Amino acid sequence: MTMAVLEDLGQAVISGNAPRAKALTEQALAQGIDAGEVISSGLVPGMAVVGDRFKRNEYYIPEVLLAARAMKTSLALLQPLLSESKYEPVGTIVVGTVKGDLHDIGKNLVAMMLEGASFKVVDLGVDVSPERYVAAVKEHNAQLIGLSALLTTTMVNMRGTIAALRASGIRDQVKVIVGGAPVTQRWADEIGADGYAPDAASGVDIARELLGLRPAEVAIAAG
Ligand code: B1M
Repeated sequence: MTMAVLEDLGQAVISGNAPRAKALTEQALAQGIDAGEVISSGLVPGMAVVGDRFKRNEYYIPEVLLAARAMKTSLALLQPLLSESKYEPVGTIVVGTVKGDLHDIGKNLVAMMLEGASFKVVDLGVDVSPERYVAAVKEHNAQLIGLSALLTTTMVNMRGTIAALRASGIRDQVKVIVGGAPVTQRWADEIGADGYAPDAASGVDIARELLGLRPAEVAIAAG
């Protein structure tokens, strides 16, 4: 019964029905389903179907935009639950989608989860130039930087961003985490990033690891 509402939510994303996605998200939360579960078992599988149909030319940009809107409507309801944190920040991370890339759903999810795990998140949005990342790291004195890319044509800008950090003399002060559908551990190694995360939850684990924090502390509930 619990899963039925999440399956319906996935369908609402697939059909790009934002009002239905909103209603089903409210319903799932009312049934006591955890916000993370709503994302991983409802929204993400739905968006995976959309991506697959897009690849096979069964869906075009308008359908994908509607699906993205439905997913964002649901995420807006889940955000306060994921970002709730009663702790002092464990560290500051600057996040953004790299230059030339406008995909922000995955990056937003990573940002929400990091906030929920007590990080101060400075979100620069999409299409972020290497210079803007560098400026933000300096301004906020960040220990971490998170780069997201969804296109094979833009992931190269991760390399450019790391080069810009190096050129401005702050590469050693900041750990770089990369992620996004086309990004792999191998790519992360090749461009000299410090960490790679295949999904938002492991993004939090890597961020903590790079700051020398124990993973177990993530699980401590606010009290
Ligand atoms: Co685009 N698009 N898109 N698109 N789009 C992809 C990425 C694509 C794989 C679709 C396909 O062909 N199957 C394809 C890329 C092909 C390639 O590069 N090899 C593609 C294309 C081609 C394009 C355009 C070029 C299409 C065109 O115009 N002809 C265009 C490019 C625009 C641009 O950026 N300059 C374009 C546009 C769009 C929309 C605007 C319509 C829309 C984006 C809306 C938005 O984001 N506001 C869109 C969407 C929605 C998609 C798909 C269908 C879904 C992406 C998504 O939101 N997934 C996508 C297909 C796919 O990925 N299978 C596709 C859900 C999200 C939760 O997952 O973003 O992977 P994801 O994030 C995950 C992990 O990757 C990871 O954690 C997240 C949560 O677990 N992660 C990180 C992400 N960032 C991380 C950072 C981290 C750590 C983990 O640390 C910092």
